[in-house]
Amino acid sequence: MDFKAAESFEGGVILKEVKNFELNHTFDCGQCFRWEKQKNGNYIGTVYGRVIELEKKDEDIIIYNTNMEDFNSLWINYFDLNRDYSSIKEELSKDPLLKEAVAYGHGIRILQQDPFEITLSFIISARNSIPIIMRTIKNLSRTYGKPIEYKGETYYAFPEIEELRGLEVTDYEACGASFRSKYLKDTVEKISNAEDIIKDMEQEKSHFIMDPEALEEVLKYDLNRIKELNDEECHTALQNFSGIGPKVADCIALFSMKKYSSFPVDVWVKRAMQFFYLAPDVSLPKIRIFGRNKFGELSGFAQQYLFYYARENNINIDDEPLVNNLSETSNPLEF
Ligand code: 8HG
Repeated sequence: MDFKAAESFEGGVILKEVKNFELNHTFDCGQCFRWEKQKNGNYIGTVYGRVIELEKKDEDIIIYNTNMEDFNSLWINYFDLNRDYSSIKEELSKDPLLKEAVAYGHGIRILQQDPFEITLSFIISARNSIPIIMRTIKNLSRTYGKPIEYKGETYYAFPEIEELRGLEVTDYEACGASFRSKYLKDTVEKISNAEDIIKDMEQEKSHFIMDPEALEEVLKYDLNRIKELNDEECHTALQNFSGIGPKVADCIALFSMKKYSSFPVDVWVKRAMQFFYLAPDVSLPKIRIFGRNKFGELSGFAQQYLFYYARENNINIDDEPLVNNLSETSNPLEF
């Protein structure tokens, strides 16, 4: 557990003696798109249909606009507060190269986000930049999500699936999703259909009239079921949706399904791996395999420190590599 105690006060909850949690590291490391930094350094986020504000004060973190009930039922898991990040960092820092990235992003925590929101968000992320991903998600939320008032401003929850059902490709395009719009429409339909059948099954209706193969074809898009699969099966199952390839599947699995052996390789992680491990210019899938073999169950965490380090420092593979003596690196890429 990475905090000592939680106490409620009028308007919020204060976490005492929090370890391994820097607001900018966690909210700006690429895993989430709905947190905005304020002029005073606080962050305001729209999460699970609520708006909360976080302030870091010395060792404590104050969560405004919430209560103890939500803290216990939502935020403790969302912020992954029961996990001891010191031991993860210690383990990863045994690698002299990763140590540098871990020290840089020492306050990163992997948020446990909502699978539906993260699935759509990372479909939007494909071949996109983070500011545009954020803007598209904001447009989608403003148009279809529920308004939430906070401090005289209106925020918008990420839309529920019912609010997106029936939308046309052009509706997503109007929010800025461009070529990904057809994937969003298709994904919303597939998830809704799975949910419908499950509801019917609970009421003992339609599964009697469906043959098992047709039933399986619909149910394979049930996000709850996908989340329960093991890491490999989950990664494969997510790619049944159109618009989801290995990289996007890894992000969804890591950021909303607790699959910590995921190793999403985008251009930043690729550059970081090349920079740190002097990798030859190999393909993304090969870097993924290398990363997973090297970091195992901690791959997702390692990836996040690397992504943050690479992006914040704008590292380029033409930069001087950190280590240029191959014999000193534990495991240079070999293919
Ligand atoms: O956290 C992330 N990890 C990786 N590997 N890729 C990410 C993360 N977040 C994020 O937006 N991306 C992708 O990187 C989306 C987009 O393709 C690019 C933006 O720099």
